[in-house]
Amino acid sequence: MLNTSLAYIGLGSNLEDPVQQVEQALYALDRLPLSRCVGTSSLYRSQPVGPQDQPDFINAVAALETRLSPLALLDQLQALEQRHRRRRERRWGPRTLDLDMLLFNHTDIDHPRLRVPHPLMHTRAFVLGPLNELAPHLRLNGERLEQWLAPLGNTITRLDSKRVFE
Ligand code: A4P
Ligand code: MG
Repeated sequence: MLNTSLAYIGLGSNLEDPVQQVEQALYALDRLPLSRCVGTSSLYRSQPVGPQDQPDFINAVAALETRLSPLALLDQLQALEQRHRRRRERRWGPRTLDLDMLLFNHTDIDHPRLRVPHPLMHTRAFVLGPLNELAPHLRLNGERLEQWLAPLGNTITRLDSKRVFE
């Protein structure tokens, strides 16, 4: 049995009632085996990064305590995407639910199925904004999240929705 780890999960949706997709996924993360959700950000709306001919996205970040290994957690995240009827069509295209493992403890992982920290997270306001709300103490490559956010501009809007876990 592994010790408890802390993972940060990025959630995104822009199809079929994205707010509900993200809220349901936050609840579902708390019910994954050997895992519990210990914090969630607010929900945020932003324009799509990548192809523009798709709806706005809703994003959030969750903190998950887990005794799963990183690859076992990835299996669970992918199974949850499937339960949200996720179809993989085009890269960066619309999706009902995308779950990205942003961080797993302070571990660096370079595996064919899993790269952690998520390689694009430091370029994306829709990841860094909610992560900074949830865990402002975190640093990436020694820099505060605010410093990574500053050059990205104000591209995300926080929604006034209830927090799922408090
Ligand atoms: N994989 C490798 N590392 C990881 C990781 N850390 N977490 C592998 C999760 N998966 C990881 O993922 C492809 C493969 O990446 C998986 O099989 C897994 O083994 P995918 O979700 O099927 O593919 P994708 O959707 O083409 O890529 P990805 O990276 O999830 O897309 P992105 O980069 O997340 O972009 N704009 C806004 N505003 N908000 C968004 O949420 N999302 C995207 C999707 C584009 N634009 C967006 C948003
Ligand atoms: Mg993904």
